[in-house]
Amino acid sequence: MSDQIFQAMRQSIIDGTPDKATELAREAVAIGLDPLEAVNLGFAAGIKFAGDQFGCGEMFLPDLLASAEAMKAAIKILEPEMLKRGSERETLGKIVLGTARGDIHDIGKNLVATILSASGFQIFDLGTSVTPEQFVAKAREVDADIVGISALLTTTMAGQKAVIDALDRSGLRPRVKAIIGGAAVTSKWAAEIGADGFSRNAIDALELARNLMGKGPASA
Ligand code: B1M
Repeated sequence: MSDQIFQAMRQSIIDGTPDKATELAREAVAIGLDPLEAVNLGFAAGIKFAGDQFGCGEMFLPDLLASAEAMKAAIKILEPEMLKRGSERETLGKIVLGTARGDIHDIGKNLVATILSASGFQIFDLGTSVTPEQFVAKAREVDADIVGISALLTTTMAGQKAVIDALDRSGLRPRVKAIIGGAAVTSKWAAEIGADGFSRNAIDALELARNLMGKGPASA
């Protein structure tokens, strides 16, 4: 049963059908499926496939946009469920989050925000194409513990470095930690730009943030 629904979820994203994706997300909630599993094993597998097809010229931009819309529709249904599951937890710290300047990809960043929020962090999401000055100003305003910068394009990864440099210049670091992530980001890049950490996915981002706040691993 689960395999079938995961396969249907994946296909709804590849086909770029928000209505179908919404229907399947609602079904997942109704049958009590773990919302994160629905994302990871179902919908995200579809967007990854669509991205690979786009990368090798087998899919065009309008189709990729439709896939992204379907992905967002599914997450919109699953998000309250993820938050509900984490609502009883303690407050762990304040995180300012955004996508680097010039980059409008936000599906992964939103997922990171949802997981961190559901696990007890207070999230200040600045959205997409955020400048270093905006990151610094928000971190100062809310007295952030962590600033998280997402970047999906190799060209916008430089924006992650620009934010870290700006945090250094502002004097907020080293007290405020800087973490990065996104499909093309590697540990080598994180070390090169002096980030306090990087993670490959939303779950690892949670472990990373907990570690930086001096908390142990999350209990499931
Ligand atoms: Co774009 N795109 N895209 N795209 N897109 C990629 C990134 C690409 C790899 C596709 C490809 O060619 N195969 C390629 C980048 C190539 C490169 O630079 N290396 C690409 C390109 C080229 C482009 C455009 C330039 C295309 C064009 O216009 N010609 C354009 C750029 C626009 C811009 O930003 N200025 C563009 C546009 C778009 C859409 C608008 C169509 C849409 C985005 C919709 C949206 O986000 N609102 C889109 C999409 C959907 C993708 C792919 C297919 C999927 C991204 C995604 O949502 N993945 C992507 C291919 C791919 O990644 N395989 C691609 C699902 C998501 C759950 O995963 O985002 O990786 P991800 O997030 C993960 C982890 O990375 C990590 O945790 C998340 C959850 O587990 N993570 C963090 C992310 N941020 C983190 C931050 C952290 C920690 C972990 O701490 C702070």
